[in-house]
Amino acid sequence: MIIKTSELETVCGITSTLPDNQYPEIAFAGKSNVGKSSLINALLNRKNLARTSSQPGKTQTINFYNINKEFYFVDLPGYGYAAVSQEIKAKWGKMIERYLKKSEKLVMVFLLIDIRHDPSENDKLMYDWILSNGYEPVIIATKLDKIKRSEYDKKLKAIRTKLGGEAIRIIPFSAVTKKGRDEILDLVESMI
Ligand SMILES: Nc1nc2c(ncn2[C@@H]2O[C@H](COP(=O)(O)OP(=O)(O)OP(=O)(O)O)[C@@H](O)[C@H]2O)c(=O)[nH]1
Ligand SMILES: [Mg+2]
Repeated sequence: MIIKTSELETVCGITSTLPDNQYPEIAFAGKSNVGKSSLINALLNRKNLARTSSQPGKTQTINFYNINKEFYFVDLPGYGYAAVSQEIKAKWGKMIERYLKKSEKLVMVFLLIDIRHDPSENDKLMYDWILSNGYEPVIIATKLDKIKRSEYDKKLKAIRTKLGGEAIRIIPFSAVTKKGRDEILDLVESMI
């Protein structure tokens, strides 16, 4: 796939109305700091279109990136960010859930999991939400450059075991080396 244009088109906060988009949407969900915004930048070959930060909780809105005037990437707020109140966490959760339920153009949800860590209870919950809303979750195992080659299989197995199944599709990815980028873009292309 050739990325010709990419721009941030809509930003939705807790009280915003979701946009009534005309093109298919591909969403990225995952824990805060897992690398959602970095992945979007890597896919688009942009350094800082989606803002990233080493501080968790950078993306606090649902951001819609218009790509090639053909489809959208949707950057969801990260969950599990410890430094916000329960009340705000609950509101973000509701916002994400509302989006998954209500969007008419959503065709696919990628769930990002840091390859170094076993999936959390929240990851499992997110996985089940994606499934129960009728989407086939595809896992992107991020920060692949941070582990040794010899650890890959063990880490991927741990993700499968926790989320419940051998059949789960997992794409290992690194925003540093760009490994996995083509596989993700091919899958996106097949979905839009
Ligand atoms: N080494 C390495 N670092 C990464 C990778 N992806 C992301 N990071 C780093 O991880 C941190 C968090 O990345 P973000 O892309 O901002 O994460 P996010 O999931 O968008 O975080 P929130 O917006 O807080 O939900 C940043 O310091 C990134 O540079 C990767 O593949 N490899
Ligand atoms: Mg982010």
